[in-house]
Amino acid sequence: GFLSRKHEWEGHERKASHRAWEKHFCALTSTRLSFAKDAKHLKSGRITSDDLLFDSATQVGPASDYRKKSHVFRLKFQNGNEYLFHAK
Ligand code: I3P
Repeated sequence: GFLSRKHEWEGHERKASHRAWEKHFCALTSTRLSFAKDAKHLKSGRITSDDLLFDSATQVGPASDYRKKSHVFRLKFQNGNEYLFHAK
């Protein structure tokens, strides 16, 4: 389904340079999260950004410290990358 995504950190102690909220059609397949404009684009492989791959070190949880929107969760990767996701 559709989620808005914000890139917060692109490395340990390195803030992401592109920080705007962007709407993506997201698909979770096992440990892979893929992004496209819509379901049709995703099906034909027209992705809007690189897939995110989870492993056992990937952390996910409610972003209760982010107060500008409700229903926001955060994905935190071992390499320092962090993303916020906002669901309607
Ligand atoms: C960002 C955009 C984001 C904002 C971010 C800005 O600017 O306004 O919505 O995050 O603030 O840098 P731009 O569109 O020019 O990339 P919030 O919505 O969370 O405030 P930030 O740098 O303080 O994260």
